[in-house]
Amino acid sequence: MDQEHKEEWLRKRKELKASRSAEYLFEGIQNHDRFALSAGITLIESQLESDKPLANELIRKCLPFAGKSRRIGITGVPGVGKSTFIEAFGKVILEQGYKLAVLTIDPSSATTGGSILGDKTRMHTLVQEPNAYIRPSAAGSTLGGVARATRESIYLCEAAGFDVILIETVGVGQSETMVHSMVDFFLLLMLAGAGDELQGIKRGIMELADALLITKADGENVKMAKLAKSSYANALHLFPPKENEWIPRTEICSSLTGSNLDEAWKISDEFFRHNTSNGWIEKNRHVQDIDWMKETLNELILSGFYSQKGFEGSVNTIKEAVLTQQMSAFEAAEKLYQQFSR
Ligand SMILES: Nc1nc2c(ncn2[C@@H]2O[C@H](COP(=O)(O)OP(=O)(O)OP(=O)(O)O)[C@@H](O)[C@H]2O)c(=O)[nH]1
Ligand SMILES: [Mg+2]
Repeated sequence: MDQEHKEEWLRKRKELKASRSAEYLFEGIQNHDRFALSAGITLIESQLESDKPLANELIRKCLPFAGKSRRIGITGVPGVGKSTFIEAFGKVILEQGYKLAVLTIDPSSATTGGSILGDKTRMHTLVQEPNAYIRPSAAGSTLGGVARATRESIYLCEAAGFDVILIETVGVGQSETMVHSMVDFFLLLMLAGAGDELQGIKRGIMELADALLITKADGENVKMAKLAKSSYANALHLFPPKENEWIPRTEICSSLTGSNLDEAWKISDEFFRHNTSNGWIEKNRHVQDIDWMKETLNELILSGFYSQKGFEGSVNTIKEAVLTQQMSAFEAAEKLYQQFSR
């Protein structure tokens, strides 16, 4: 944004902010103003019921301008080198002339409120890059809530003109599957010399990977990394072929020396070329959207159903009938359903 533009926008922002409409945030986001982007994401993350209409309005405005980025998920066990990798890989991406946004999903923020991935400081050089934007994980009461905020943040980042979005999550539980369901390309970082059981990576997660990178392949580690590369490559071959016919790739790299990071980018580039031309990216995003819609609907229905007035009392009464063998468990469930589904 040039100076004149900036002053005009700042004036406008003041006015619009006072009117409490989503317009001022939207205008800022479209003008690549990262303060507006951050304020927008904060609004989306807000758990205040009163912020919801404004947040939804902002997302609606951004949606038509969203969708043009490469969405890349990155996961791996704690200490595998995710943050260091993103810092170094991020630079490779910026050198290609792309604008890069980094978002994180931290499963621990839902339980402890703390942020083990809130390491904006570790990405110290990336933070200073004008074409990079780094947003640590939202805190939330549930992992689902944190994931939703991240997913909606993607739209805002895209509307703000970021063309590569990295979404980082630590591979310890269900957060990887959540990230997988909001990205196009899923990158799994692995350590050499540790069996995958040892690394706590479930087979199911390996099956989701589009590329597997053995990290810390520097110094004495290179030999082991190469060995790991071939054994993982063999393991990946045993998985059923993917719908998009992409064959997952295995590579070694080092964030410390920068070795092979350009190769990692090339792999993702190939992936996006292959899957854009065959229409898979678009198709997959549609599937993801509808899945999120269905899942959210299911959650709403369930929570609405269970929070109906008198529900708990009725459950306790019917439980008693089941425990005293007056009614079968199945009939009990049917009775409750009939009583409350009107
Ligand atoms: N030798 C070497 N060490 C590395 C490399 N990348 C990361 N490390 C080191 O590995 C440790 C963990 O790196 P992080 O980037 O914090 O790992 P992480 O996966 O983000 O960890 P969590 O945020 O705890 O999940 C740090 O001490 C890094 O300096 C690498 O390419 N080579
Ligand atoms: Mg980290």
